Amino acid sequence: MRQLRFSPWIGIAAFVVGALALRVLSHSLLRGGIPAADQGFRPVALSRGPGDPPVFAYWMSGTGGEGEKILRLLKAVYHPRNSYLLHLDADSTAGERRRLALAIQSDRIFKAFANVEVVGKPHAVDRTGSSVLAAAVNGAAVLLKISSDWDWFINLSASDYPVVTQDDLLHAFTSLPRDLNFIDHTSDLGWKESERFDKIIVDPSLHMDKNTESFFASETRATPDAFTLFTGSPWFILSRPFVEHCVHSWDNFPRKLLMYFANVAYSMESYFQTVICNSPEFRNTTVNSDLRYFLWDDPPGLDPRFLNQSQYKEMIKSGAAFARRFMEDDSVLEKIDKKILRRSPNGVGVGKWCLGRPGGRKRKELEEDPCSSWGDINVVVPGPSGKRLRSLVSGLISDEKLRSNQCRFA
Ligand SMILES: *[C@@H]1O[C@H](CO)[C@@H](O)[C@H](O)[C@H]1NC(C)=O
Ligand SMILES: *[C@@H]1O[C@H](CO)[C@@H](O)[C@H](O)[C@H]1NC(C)=O
Ligand SMILES: CC(=O)N[C@H]1CO[C@H](CO)[C@@H](O)[C@@H]1O
Repeated sequence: MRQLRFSPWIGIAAFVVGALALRVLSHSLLRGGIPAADQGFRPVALSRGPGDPPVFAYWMSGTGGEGEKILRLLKAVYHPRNSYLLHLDADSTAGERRRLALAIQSDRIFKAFANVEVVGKPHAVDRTGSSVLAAAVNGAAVLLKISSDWDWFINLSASDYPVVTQDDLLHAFTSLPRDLNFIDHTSDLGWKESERFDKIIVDPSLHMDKNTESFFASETRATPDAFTLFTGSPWFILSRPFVEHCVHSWDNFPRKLLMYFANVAYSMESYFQTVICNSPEFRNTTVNSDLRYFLWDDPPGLDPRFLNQSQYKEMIKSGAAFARRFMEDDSVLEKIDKKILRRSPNGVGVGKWCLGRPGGRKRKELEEDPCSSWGDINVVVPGPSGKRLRSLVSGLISDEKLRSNQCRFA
């Protein structure tokens, strides 16, 4: 019998649900390429030794009208070590996507480090359905392909904002085992069992060009008994080995689950949780937290409350890495920019890699981006918010806390 040989790329291709041909608008010629004309550009090598900071891969999604919001978020979470993949979904116009790509192409820093990409052909998504999950899995697959350096995958939406600097985040993760997955999860399904898992949802965004609302079928189905369902927060920080497992493993479980979850409402709150907790080789890598700050109404609605100045203190004190939701240009974002990120207007979040002096007294100095000249990208120095994040993470992964919260089967 002839043996079929599969390359991993066939595996990926098969996985890209709906055969969404993805085109990435590349904005730069070479990774790390240095245009000779500009004297400011210097080669900087990414160092990946055991004591070096990790590398994050960001999947950042927005919808029509959110181009500016996502650009601001990108600047707030920017660090030359990381990789960024930006997506404006099918609700956005070609003009909006072009403007975003142009804004990135024309930025001197993004151009020099060549680590920001924009999805050229948008995905139609409905967050109630599974199309948003298909888009995120595809984002992860593309990030695996375009960068072999990253350690963790982070999912952000245009309504999120960091409450720590990238130096803080990189520092807090430097000493962690690289296989840990920060994923909020529980097998206590509560009302979700009948309202989400037993109902059958159909998501037309999987087969239509534009974002299209999902609908429920009149039939219901039994709760699975071949595996245990887990659910939780749709925001996570996933390890590279686990993302690889979901995207191109020989194990059929992640793929089979993806097909089951195609008809589960809000599958992004349960897919990765169910895969990881039913996979003995990954179960012990879970940390039951999403490291985010939210404020829920009582009783909680679908989305957390919009945050504003009145939550600033509590948000910072929480030690979380990110918070949501924010209105576009809310004044609290300016406060975060100024106090935490020390971003100049239009500049990127300041880190040790930036050689300029942030926040001079004179107005002119203030407007100059301290990151317009740079040094070593392998050194990070945390601020006070980094120390809070680190102590939050240390608490979460301390032995008793970690083990007792991992994938408990109800
Ligand atoms: C996971 O942890 C449990 C309990 O500590 C242990 O029995 C099991 O062998 C571990 N599994 C793996 C794959 O390390
Ligand atoms: C800020 O948030 C609080 C709590 O959610 C809310 O009561 C208040 O009205 C908000 N303030 C503004 C100015 O939006
Ligand atoms: C799995 C997943 O896609 N989770 C979230 C990632 O970000 C998108 C974009 O905003 C969210 O909608 C998803 O819920």
